[in-house]
Amino acid sequence: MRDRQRFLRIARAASACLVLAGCEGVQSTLAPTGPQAQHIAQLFWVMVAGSGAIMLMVALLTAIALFAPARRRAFLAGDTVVLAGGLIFPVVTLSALLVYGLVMLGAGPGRMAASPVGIEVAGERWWWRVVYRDAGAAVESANELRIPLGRAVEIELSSDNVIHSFWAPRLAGKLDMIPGRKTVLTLSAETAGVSRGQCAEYCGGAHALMAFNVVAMPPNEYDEWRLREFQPAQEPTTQQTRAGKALFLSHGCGACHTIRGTPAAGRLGPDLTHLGGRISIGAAILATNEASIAQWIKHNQDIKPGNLMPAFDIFSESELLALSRYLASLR
Ligand code: HEC
Ligand SMILES: [Cu+2]
Repeated sequence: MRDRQRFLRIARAASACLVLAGCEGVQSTLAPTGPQAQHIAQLFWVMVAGSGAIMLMVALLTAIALFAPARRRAFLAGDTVVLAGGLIFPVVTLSALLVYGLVMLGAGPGRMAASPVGIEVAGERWWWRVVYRDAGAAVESANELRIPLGRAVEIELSSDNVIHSFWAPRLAGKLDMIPGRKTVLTLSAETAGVSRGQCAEYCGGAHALMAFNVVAMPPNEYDEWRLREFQPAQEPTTQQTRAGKALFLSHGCGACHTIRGTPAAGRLGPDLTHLGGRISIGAAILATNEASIAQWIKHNQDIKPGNLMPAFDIFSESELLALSRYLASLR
């Protein structure tokens, strides 16, 4: 008996922890950082309250039908109870929730201020190509969207391979990226910081490891970042990083990767021009630093099985260090 009680207590505490853990963190619909996600969170809670109330009432009536004395139970069979409880109440409640849901959906994207910030995101296998445009110039980044606080951001979503789905739960609902079509998601952030997103449509091999970060920045920091982002890559300043650059160019990395300002102009993999300035590599799998870049080059097929970069186990320790130090220095 004591054991059973203890088990129940632990089970209850554990499930409460699980439920609460889902409400916090960098990727939770229930921790919104902008108006679009706030609508979704509000819709969720209203639906929970509404369906919770219905559920309670049904449970209560069932309990009465099963356990109440016959005298009390009799009223359940009356015409009024059947009509009011079985027909009118559900029709009214469900219609109200439906109308509320439709109004909330309409309140989401599409009603934002004029002159939104535009970003293009293309779903790749299995990472995100992010394009910023400015007066004819376009620069690429990967797996990281930088947005200014308080401005409407229009994200144009596309894919040239399979269907992906762009989902940053703290900012907006999910939207599919469909080959041959462009879809537009509008969102905005009200608090500065990093939130996480994830591909929400199974797209093959490394789908589960296809995440990204959205960094919401105060406008002045955003402007500074943007100026830097449009610059070509920094030239290496030490002998070691110069050696790293030479290794990059001589070992075929440039067939798949672009580093603007160098002959490397491949497009199969992420643009590495400002790799060192990004939070993560491998689509939000590893934090960006010298060590993780070295690991990625040598062991990426263990870190992210099936991804489209071959693992390079051809460098000596010192070569790998030079190469990853060079890439980490590209801020
Ligand atoms: C056949 C094409 C190909 C070649 C060759 C290639 N890569 Fe990659 N690389 C990719 C792809 C594709 C990704 C994205 C993998 C993912 O996240 O799914 C990638 C990712 C990376 C990343 C992480 C970038 C990020 O922002 O997530 C680094 C760093 C990198 N490669 C370095 C190199 C280096 C150094 C070489 C040469 C030794 C090289 N790559 C050669 C295709 C290639
Ligand atoms: Cu996917």
